[in-house]
Formats: sequence, structure tokens, C-alpha cells
Amino acid sequence: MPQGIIIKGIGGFYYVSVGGKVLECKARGKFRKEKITPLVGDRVDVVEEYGGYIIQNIYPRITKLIRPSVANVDQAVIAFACMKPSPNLNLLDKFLIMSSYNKLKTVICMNKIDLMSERDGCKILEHYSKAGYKCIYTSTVTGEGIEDLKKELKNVITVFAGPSGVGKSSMLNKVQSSLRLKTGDISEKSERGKNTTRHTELLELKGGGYVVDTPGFSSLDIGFIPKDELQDYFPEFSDFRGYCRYAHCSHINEPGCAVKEAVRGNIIDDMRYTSYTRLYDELSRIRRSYK
Ligand SMILES: Nc1nc2c(ncn2[C@@H]2O[C@H](COP(=O)(O)OP(=O)(O)O)[C@@H](O)[C@H]2O)c(=O)[nH]1
Ligand SMILES: [Mg+2]
Ligand SMILES: [Zn+2]
Repeated sequence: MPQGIIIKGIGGFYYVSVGGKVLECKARGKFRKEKITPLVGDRVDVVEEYGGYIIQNIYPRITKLIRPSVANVDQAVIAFACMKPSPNLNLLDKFLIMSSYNKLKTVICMNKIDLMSERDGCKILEHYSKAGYKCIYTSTVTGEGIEDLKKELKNVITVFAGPSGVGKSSMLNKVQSSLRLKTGDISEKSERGKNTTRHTELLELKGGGYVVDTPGFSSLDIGFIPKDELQDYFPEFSDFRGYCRYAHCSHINEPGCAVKEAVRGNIIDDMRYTSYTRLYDELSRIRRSYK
């Protein structure tokens, strides 16, 4: 039985990539009875029946994203621009939390570095590379960093996230020109108005791997994360876990806090710690208003 991956679903049909071919398939009726909806990214078995193709089996999902709705994503490229639009680091931190919450590998990509002087360009993400994140600087104008990006995309399923207008679609076109994704803020805005059924699609890369382009969100809700778990999403805190005076230290006001000590010693980045306290505050307020 051929095994493939669902790259697109439209009007009850699923398009399954099998050994270089794309087959138009229907899902076996049993899935509806079991309340299972096939998702883009699902690895499936396909059988031929009466001249058509049927999805016979869906393999267990390794990951499952809700927005966009895709299964088995391995990695998120979180894209920002160093200007136009200028980066919103609070939003970047939320994207990082979401990515980690969804068990994805994360790459931060700062695009449009052609708009910056060399000296300033390298500063923005210093806080993040210091925290252990993989960071890439790119420009679709000069082509800088595109080869690095390509390497990261090879043989995995990557979702491109980040605000709209930062150059996600342009970057993907640079990675592979045959993708021909629509770019440009103005046309995209008007398109979004009339074309609400933008389908989520896995785009196959010639070198192996798939990418998902997203229109981009300008806000993210992380309110479902309990405030006491927020620290788990700051990887640079992990070295200090267990060294605070209090076992359940929130690293906010407690005395003898190893994390705060590390911030004072400049081992943990001050800006990232400030971001932690701000998000902690935000989550504390949300929890209170639920009661
Ligand atoms: N200066 C500069 N402009 C870029 C770069 N990448 C994309 N752009 C421009 O930014 C705008 C938005 O790009 P687009 O790819 O549609 O962004 P998306 O909404 O994130 O997909 C377009 O006008 C692009 O031409 C870059 O590296 N440098
Ligand atoms: Mg786009
Ligand atoms: Zn602490």
C-alpha cells in the first residue's frame, strides 16, 4: 500500500504526495464515524478503488498545530524584519513560547538586514543567540543568509510564522523560485479581504522537506499557559533550576533566587528576564480575571 503525505485538502478531497506524484484522494468513511478529520501533514496509506484513490489509514501524529492546522510539523521559522515593520520583541517571545509549547524546533530569522547598518544588524538577536536559539539573518534583496536558511529546511516540515509584511513569502521564493508565492503588503491585504479561503498547504522543496507559508499574525494569545509554567519556556533559565532557595520559585520576588542572581551576573540576558517578568505579569492578570 503506497504511503504518502497530505499536502492539501479542499472540499472533501485530499491531495497526497506519493513518491513524487500527487494523488487526489477521498477519505475512507470510517474516519468520519470515528470523528477523525485528516489534516495537512498527515502521513497516510492510500489504496486504489474503482479507479479512484482512498485514504485507508492515518499514522499517529507526532505534532498537531491548530493555527495553521497542520500535523507533523517539525520546526518553526519565526520571521521578523529588523525594520519595516520594526520588530516587536514581546511578540517574538510569544512565538517562541508557542513553538516550544507545540514541541517544535525553533529557528529565529531576522529578515531585511539590507535595511540596517552592519553594526546594528547583528545586535537585535544577540539576546536570543545568547539564550541558545538558532538565529539567522537574511535579506531577500542581497540574498544573504538564504543558503543558511535552506540548510535548516532540508528534510523537515517547517512552518513559517511571524507578523505579516516581514518577508516570509519573499524568503520562500528565494529558497525556491518555483514556489511563486504572492508577496507585497498592499496586494496581500486586499487579497485577504476577498479571499478568505486561503488553504493551508505543504509546499515541497526540491532538496527534500516541506514548508508552510502563513499570512502572519500580529498578536498571539498565550493565556492558556499557567504562569508557573512560563519559566519552562525560557531555555536559558534551565541551568539554574533547583538552585533557588525556594523549590517553587517564580524568579520574581523571592529572596535567594538563582535566576535573578544570574541576571545580575549577566549570565542571563537582562532584556529576556524583563520579558519574562512582563509576560508573568500578563498571565497573572489573565488568571485573576477568569475567577
Ligand atoms: N528591503 C527588503 N524588503 C523585503 C525583504 N524581503 C521582503 N521585502 C519586502 O517586504 C514586503 C513584504 O514581503 P512579503 O514576502 O509579502 O512578507 P510576508 O507578509 O511576511 O509574506 C514586500 O514588499 C517585499 O518586497 C528584504 O529582505 N529586504
Ligand atoms: Mg506572505
Ligand atoms: Zn528563582
